[in-house]
Amino acid sequence: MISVTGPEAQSVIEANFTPICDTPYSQTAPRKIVYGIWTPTGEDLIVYRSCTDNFEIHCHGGTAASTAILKHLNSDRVQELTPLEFKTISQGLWKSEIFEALSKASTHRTAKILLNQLKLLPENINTILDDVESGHSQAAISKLERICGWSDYGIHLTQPRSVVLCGRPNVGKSSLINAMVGYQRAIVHDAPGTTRDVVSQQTAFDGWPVELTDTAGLRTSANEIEAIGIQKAKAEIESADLKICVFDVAEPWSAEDEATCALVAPDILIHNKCDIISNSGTKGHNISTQSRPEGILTSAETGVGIDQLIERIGQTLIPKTPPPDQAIPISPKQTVRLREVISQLSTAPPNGAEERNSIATWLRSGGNEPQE
Ligand SMILES: Nc1nc2c(ncn2[C@@H]2O[C@H](COP(=O)(O)OP(=O)(O)OP(=O)(O)O)[C@@H](O)[C@H]2O)c(=O)[nH]1
Ligand SMILES: [Mg+2]
Repeated sequence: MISVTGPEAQSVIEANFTPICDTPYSQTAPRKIVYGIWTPTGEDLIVYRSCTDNFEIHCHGGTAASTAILKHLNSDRVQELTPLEFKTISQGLWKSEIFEALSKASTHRTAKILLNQLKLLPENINTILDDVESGHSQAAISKLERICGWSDYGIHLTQPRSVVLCGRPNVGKSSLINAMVGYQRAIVHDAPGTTRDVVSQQTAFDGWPVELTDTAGLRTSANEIEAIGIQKAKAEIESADLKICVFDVAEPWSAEDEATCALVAPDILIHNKCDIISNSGTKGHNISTQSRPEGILTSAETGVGIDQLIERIGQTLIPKTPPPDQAIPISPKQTVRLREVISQLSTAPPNGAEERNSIATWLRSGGNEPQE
């Protein structure tokens, strides 16, 4: 669908569109779906006028028809805009950025939060503008600081948080990933060293987008390919938002386990294969969980502890949620702009009405030159 808007939209449409019915397009009523031909290219399409200066051209499937029409439309009278630029003109930059984020929301929970921000963020910016224009810079700064305090939360409404599972070989990392996502994403085998590469899967826990990553088992004696996998695993662990270290509860807690734990410094610790303890004696070990650091007991085999693990991941990643009326910057760009306003306000002279007005204009336009 191509939107054509602006004072010249009507004459552009009338010059190019011929309805199939006998009535010329200039005489058809608004809010009517009109079928016809785009005369210069011969495309069949539908034109809908939603208000005086705003038309929708609905092309048939694929992108060929819309590309041909856009190419023909581009002239000194018509300028092509990206969806974000188009929304910026009609809704303002702050709102258009939220619309863009909304189109990328992958869960109902994040979509609902972003929908609320469509109202909250512009409303809060207006209150801040009032403060700036009336000389209450300090009040504006504290409101801006409060909004910026939620920037990490806001960014992750569209960017999944990274959760990495690591541990020694054969402890059940891949099996746990499969149990959490609900299908056989990663290869599972009883031979230690099965996972060689970093394997990621996007999912959502409690409505929060998450990227789960499986890694090669950490050990020193390994062949060349496995060693590369282990290096990649360590890099992944370094950069993760949340580190989960998995141990095999059916094996006695060892010096290697202790070293792995120290290397990873996990946010969550898991003792997997607890089904073996409950069938006590399967491996002939005297199993004790008392000598181990505290962790969640799971079984990828039976599903025990998986819900608890998922819940813990959600709580650790998002320990607190904002109050319902809190405005949130939803992208790094928005945070940068808000921080810029804070810095300008902090350095503006106390009685500098002119400086304050220019800050207000800048904030209103979202840090861009005002649109013509
Ligand atoms: N009984 C039992 N067996 C499990 C459990 N989790 C995994 N296994 C078995 O343990 C073996 C290793 O599982 P993987 O998931 O491949 O282990 P991994 O940690 O990914 O191993 P690497 O990729 O080699 O590092 C397989 O035979 C699994 O079936 C569990 O909770 N209980
Ligand atoms: Mg594996």
